[in-house]
Amino acid sequence: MIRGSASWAGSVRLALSTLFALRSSAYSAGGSPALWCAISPGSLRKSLVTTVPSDCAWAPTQVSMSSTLHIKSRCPVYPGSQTSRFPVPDDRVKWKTEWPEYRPTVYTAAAVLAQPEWADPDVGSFCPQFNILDGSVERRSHEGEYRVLDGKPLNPHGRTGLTGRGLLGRWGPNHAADPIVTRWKKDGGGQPVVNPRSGLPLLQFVSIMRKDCGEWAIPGGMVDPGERVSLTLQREFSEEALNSLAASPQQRALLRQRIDKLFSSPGLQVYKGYVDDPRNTDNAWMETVAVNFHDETGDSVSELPLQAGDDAGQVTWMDFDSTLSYYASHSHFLEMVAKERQAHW
Ligand code: RP5
Repeated sequence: MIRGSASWAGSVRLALSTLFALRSSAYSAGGSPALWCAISPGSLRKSLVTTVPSDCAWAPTQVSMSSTLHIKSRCPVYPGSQTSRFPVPDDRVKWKTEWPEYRPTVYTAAAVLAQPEWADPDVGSFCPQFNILDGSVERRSHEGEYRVLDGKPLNPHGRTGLTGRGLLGRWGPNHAADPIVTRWKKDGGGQPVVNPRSGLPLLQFVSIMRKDCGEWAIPGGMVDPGERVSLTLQREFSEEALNSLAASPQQRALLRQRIDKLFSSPGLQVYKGYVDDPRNTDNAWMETVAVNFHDETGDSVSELPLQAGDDAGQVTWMDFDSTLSYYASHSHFLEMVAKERQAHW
């Protein structure tokens, strides 16, 4: 899972919210198992979801706005370290706001500086080609062209209080993919469970607990150089939720047969763009493509033997729950799935 883009080439439908987000417009090293920057879901939701003006007739009532302020990207202590970020108040996040007193902390994790194959060298010792496909490394952003200042790319969502790459391997965008595998929740008699308040059915998704921070998350991961996003989605799901890396060749072939069907079904792309990830810095940030694969009848994915693997400590079918705090922007992706599938949120 820890590995940085390529284009999504699977069979896919775009959620309306994704279309709107597009219109408006890593690799990483692991950290210590302390809780990173847990932020209340309420505050995150407020920041990520904005009401759409009424002239967008085809858009849902609430969508992700790619220009919204990042929150987790400004968490006071950088993940997996004792490094404090320079505090950035909301009104100083945008680069266009002049702030001569801004003195961001300089930090790149030792594991990144050691230059594993998934990490770039330091700027100055190589010549990255930003905003283009640089050899096999995707340095284009899903959000359009980003600025480069003194040879370093600038975070398109503004200041984070920290320069360098932190735990992220790539200067600029670090591309990931998030497979959101869902089914309807059923009661003991096999009937769909409906939320009494909203009257809407409840969805469940395959969720992992991340080993690095202990937060529940979608089993996403980095897109390998040259890799198609469709393959990343399937690979990450297999490694983290089915522990395919530890399976024997025979078991792996069996798992493959079973998930091939799921991942060859048309996925619903619910998000593409910047992720409000606590590892983000002024010069390196996470982006993702989040795709929903849904088991409508409950007899395909639901049968899969879940087993945590790679960077996942636990794996389970988890109810969609807007009161829980999920990793990075994952709560927002789940909300988009719930809206598209008319499920309770
Ligand atoms: C998040 O980090 C993405 O949404 C994705 O789930 C994850 C990828 O990073 P690793 O899990 O590989 O560390 O920003």
